[in-house]
Amino acid sequence: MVPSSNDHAGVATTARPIEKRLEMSRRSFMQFCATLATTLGLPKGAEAAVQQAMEAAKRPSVIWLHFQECTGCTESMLRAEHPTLEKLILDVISLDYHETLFAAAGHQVEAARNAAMAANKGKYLLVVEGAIPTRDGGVYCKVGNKTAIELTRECAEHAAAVIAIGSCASWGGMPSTDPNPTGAVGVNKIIDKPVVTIPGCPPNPYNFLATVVHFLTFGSLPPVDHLNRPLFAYSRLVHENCERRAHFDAGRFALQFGDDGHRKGYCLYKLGCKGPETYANCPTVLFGDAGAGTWPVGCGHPCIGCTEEGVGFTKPIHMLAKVKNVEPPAMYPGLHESQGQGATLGSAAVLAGVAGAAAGAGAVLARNLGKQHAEAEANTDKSEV
Ligand code: FSX
Ligand code: SF4
Ligand code: F3S
Repeated sequence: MVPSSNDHAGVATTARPIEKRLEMSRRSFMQFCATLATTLGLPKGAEAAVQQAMEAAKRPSVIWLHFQECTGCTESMLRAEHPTLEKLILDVISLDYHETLFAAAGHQVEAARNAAMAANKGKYLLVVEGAIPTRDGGVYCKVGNKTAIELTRECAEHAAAVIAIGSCASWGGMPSTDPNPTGAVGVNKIIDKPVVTIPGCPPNPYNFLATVVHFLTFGSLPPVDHLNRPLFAYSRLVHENCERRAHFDAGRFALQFGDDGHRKGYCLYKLGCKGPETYANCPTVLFGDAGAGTWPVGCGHPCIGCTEEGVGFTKPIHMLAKVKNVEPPAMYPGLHESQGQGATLGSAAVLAGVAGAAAGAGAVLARNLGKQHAEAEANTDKSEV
């Protein structure tokens, strides 16, 4: 299925130019790198480093485990409507073990996992999808006669980094809903290593891709908040960037599904929208790249807080959200930056235009950007306390 060949250094190699592999124009590829750099909140000029990292013929080996979940994380990644998103994801990583996507089964596929882990010891990325049941010794989820607990610990031991994809793996998600009969928990309750979480049910595949690209560009996973969520994706409330926000501020609410306010696109707060207490970039990144409005609230359904532990699958859908804070949307000029440092999604097209000229900047630039990025994130953290 996924083409890959591993060299002796433990990374997969690819020979053809990336735009050929992805069947896209050079211009579109550079535009995509610029948008990705912008999404990651990287300083101006970062698109060159992102571009170079994605083009470099090194793809980290990825071991992808599945436990208690619906496979929606994988589905959303593969069904991404962006013509290249799925290809990009499968191009920047070497998917060496994935229970749903592998054609092989049984001993054969377990042997593939062991071989990939041995060949890429200390270098592979471990991605976990699904919650881990802990009750009764973890017997409620076994693969190859090993419990999810055993498999997670075994695979995490020599992983370069661990990513929990989806709310289930991040904090337990739907399987952990009260009364949580299997004792389902997130990955970080099972292992001591730091785990970057990308919650959402399903999570946005773009956030996963951006996280992996950050790893490729800077050799590390992106800066995270106190719940280990990447700041680039989870530092703003849904409510801060919602297109219905003006209606909230003006007190115009839909009171019933299908009523006049609902049909006019009014705020869904009184229908139980949890946007005011849910951190996620859904309104700015959207889903499926199918145009404006392709996210829950955009489609007329209240946000259920699927990314947020204690909100999603916990609070009743009709219950009013706690309004946490009221900050200006991300499209406004950056309030925490000195003049001229920031980039907005709107500037992505402009950045794409200069990406070609800056493409040779290389690894030194990446290092410097990494420093700047870390400083910017540290300042943001301070200003948020
Ligand atoms: Fe499903 Fe993933 Fe939800 Fe969980 O996404 S979409 S139940 S977060 O682990 O497969
Ligand atoms: Fe949007 Fe929901 Fe906030 Fe209303 S309450 S502005 S629908 S996020
Ligand atoms: Fe989930 Fe709310 Fe986004 S339900 S997908 S966090 S809008």
